[in-house]
Amino acid sequence: MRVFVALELPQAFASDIAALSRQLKYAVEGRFLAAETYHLTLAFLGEATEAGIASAIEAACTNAAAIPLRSDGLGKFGRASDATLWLGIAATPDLMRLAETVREELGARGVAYDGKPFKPHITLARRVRIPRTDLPPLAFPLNDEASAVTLFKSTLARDGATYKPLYTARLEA
Ligand code: 2AM
Repeated sequence: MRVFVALELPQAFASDIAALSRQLKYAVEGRFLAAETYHLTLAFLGEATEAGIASAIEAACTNAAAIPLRSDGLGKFGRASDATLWLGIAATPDLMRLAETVREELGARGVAYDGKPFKPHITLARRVRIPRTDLPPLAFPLNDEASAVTLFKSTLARDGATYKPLYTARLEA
């Protein structure tokens, strides 16, 4: 089972991002993701059994407050001809601490995760050809807060992955 732990996004925030994404479609060629699939990955586990993961999430979220989310410009991973386009989210102390705690609690239970440094982002499109011009600045900031940390199962398919929530812990409002 291919799984990852992510912050769920409030619907209004996801809708705002989808509106931004629709604008970008005019300038950027790629496979844009549906708003329902937007999330902010805290830890990518890859193939894993469920043992210990829910309790790690629970431990990381107990007494943790909702996480403010603030957009921080567009960015990309990968090559110009085959990139991932994302919306950056400001690396605030609260957000960085939550990702670190989730990873520590997973590690403490012997659950392995991808140890690449945490770069908060929400993927907007894959298989993107980045135009020669710079990515446009955001016209206005997007702000909200996240109050759910969820273990998702990812199923890969030809037309993109689908994500199924398996376990959710709430953060305090
Ligand atoms: P991405 O959006 O930047 O591609 C499910 O695959 C989620 O886990 C995606 O949000 C993906 O990030 C993230 N992820 C982090 N590390 C990953 C890895 N090594 N392989 C696949 N997905 C990874």
